[in-house]
Amino acid sequence: MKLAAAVALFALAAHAEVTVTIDHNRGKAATPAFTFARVPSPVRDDAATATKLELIAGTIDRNSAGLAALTDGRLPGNEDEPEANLFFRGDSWGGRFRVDLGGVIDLAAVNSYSWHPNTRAPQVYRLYASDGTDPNFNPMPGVKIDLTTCGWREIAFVDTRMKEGDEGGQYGVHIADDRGSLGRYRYLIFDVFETESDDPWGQTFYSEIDVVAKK
Ligand SMILES: [Ca+2]
Repeated sequence: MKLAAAVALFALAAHAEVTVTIDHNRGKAATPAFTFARVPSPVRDDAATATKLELIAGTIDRNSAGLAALTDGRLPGNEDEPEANLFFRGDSWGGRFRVDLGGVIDLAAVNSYSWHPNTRAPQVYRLYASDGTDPNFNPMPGVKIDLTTCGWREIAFVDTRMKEGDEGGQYGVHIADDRGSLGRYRYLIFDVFETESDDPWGQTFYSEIDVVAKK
């Protein structure tokens, strides 16, 4: 199908086994059902549903639904629905937030979803994880701290931007590991970056994040 372009990228993070799968729905392929060629559609009962999200750095745009939009299981009904997405303030670098899963789980996958007609559609972020047991563990590290020195591990760098073509539409990202587990973790940190700085409108509209526990 022409409308559903799909690209697979492999993360060059600490773990060579970590795979980042990116799907991009353009035009009519982008629907409120968030159906992708390979990336699973969002689910309501994932491990992130009952989690606690906390902002560590950055400013959430006042027109955004805030962090709650990421785990409420609700999806936007159209491509430009600010009140159904998390996005950071325009003209800023982005932001950092933490997900507390409430206890250590065997993490099978992390999926993220976004939808916007143009430059606020692609996703650019670093994902870190921690079990919280390192003696140097810093539960709320600021952006000037090297996370790998305080109990955090970089899981993946996600960048769905394309070299050419229309970047608007819907993106689904699936972060997983060939062995079936990304590791045992309690906390996740998302370092979210603007997709471009040519104008103030480079803050991605994140619709949902799913955290999948290994069965
Ligand atoms: Ca949502």
